[in-house]
Amino acid sequence: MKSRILLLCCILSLSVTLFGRPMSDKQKAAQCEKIKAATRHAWEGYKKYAWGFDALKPISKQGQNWYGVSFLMTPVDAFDTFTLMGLDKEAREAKELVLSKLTFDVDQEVQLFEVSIRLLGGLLSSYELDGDPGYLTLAKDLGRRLLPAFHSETGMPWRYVNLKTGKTRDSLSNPAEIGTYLLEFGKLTQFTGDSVYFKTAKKAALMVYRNRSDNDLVGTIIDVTTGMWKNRESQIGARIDSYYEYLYKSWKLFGDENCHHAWEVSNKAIKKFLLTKTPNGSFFTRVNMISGKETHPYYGALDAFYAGILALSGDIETASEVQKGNFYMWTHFKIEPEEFDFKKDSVISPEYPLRPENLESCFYLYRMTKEDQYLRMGKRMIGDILKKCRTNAGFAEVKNVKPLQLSDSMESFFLAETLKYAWLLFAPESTLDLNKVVFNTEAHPLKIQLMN
Ligand code: DMJ
Repeated sequence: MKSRILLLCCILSLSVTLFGRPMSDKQKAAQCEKIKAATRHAWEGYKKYAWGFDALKPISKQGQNWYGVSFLMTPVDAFDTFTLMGLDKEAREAKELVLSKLTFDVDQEVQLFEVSIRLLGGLLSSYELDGDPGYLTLAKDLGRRLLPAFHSETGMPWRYVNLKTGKTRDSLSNPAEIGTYLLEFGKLTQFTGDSVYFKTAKKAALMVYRNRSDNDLVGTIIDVTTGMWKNRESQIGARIDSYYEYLYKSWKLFGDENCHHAWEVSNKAIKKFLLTKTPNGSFFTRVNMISGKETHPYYGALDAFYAGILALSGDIETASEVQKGNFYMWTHFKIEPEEFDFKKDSVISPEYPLRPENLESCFYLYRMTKEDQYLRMGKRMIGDILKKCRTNAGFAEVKNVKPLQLSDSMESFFLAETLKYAWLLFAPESTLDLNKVVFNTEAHPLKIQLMN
């Protein structure tokens, strides 16, 4: 007995020496303050140089729009982050701008996916958090204007739709841009009482699932008019990621059993064919969806989200192995690259556009395990971002992780997701209850309510 206690003490003191003491509440609060200050800095830059535009160019200090008109991407995306952080003045400023200026009554073609996750998701979560009916009016108007995109032969949406005319374009789409509407459209169904939204989104997502291979995998590009795959590479990153995320989350948010089943089947196949163990942690490789044979051992910043969804779904063992790989990717290159070859340890795409996924997974793993290692990982990552990407006007994306070079852009998801997940990681758990909300893929929290 004595020797056991002695051994335990030795292990404890060794881990304190190796990894430092567990982070105290005071240290966590200090992290939160640092992240809040960074959020204020980014918003000040937007206000000063890009007021009324979609986004800030943080080096040249100008505003930038995605299209001919502004849809106020940054204030819509940032409002719930400000609210959660208790940045009341900033929340008021964003709200005033959005409710006084945002209109969707414009003859403008938009990309269905981006507008849905950022604007529709942002407006819906703003409505749930703030209660102002102006947000819901905007969300309903936008949802109605997006519906024509789903008028294809298969029910899978076209990539672009004109908000005034309903004219659609580009049938060569991908699972993410087809299957990432369940949460936002489901909420619209609950708020309007019109079942068309959820039915439409569900039909589209399950059409991708129906077109899976015998291995239960999906490819990267599919023609929405024919259901024929145009690129059969299966992976969990760009152009597929949030399709899987929404299958699981649709069950979590609405209790949808069909989506849950599709998630279970897909996740099993992903773990069988893609999950690859290495001494640096686990990564998901890329394979041919028919043969299951490896095409490219590439992994990157977007793939990193999967550890979070695994943790949320209860598979902590796999999630922690994948997060080990995620953190390796971050530290090995000083800041994670968009893509790297995990077998050769070489960079394939060198940019880092301020993405949230690695921090997002840390947040979920910390919430599920309470292990200090995730706080330390998060501290390192957000520390690097705030130090290396800061400019006088905001935070700039990285053009090249090695040698470090910045580029003149600050995506709205930096405020919607990266800063939010980083802050939530260190914030008291009571600020957000994961039994009550589910995040959309742009980190907009939506209240759990089962679908009738
Ligand atoms: C965000 O717009 C969403 O998280 C999307 O699902 C993936 N890409 C960006 C962030 O990296």
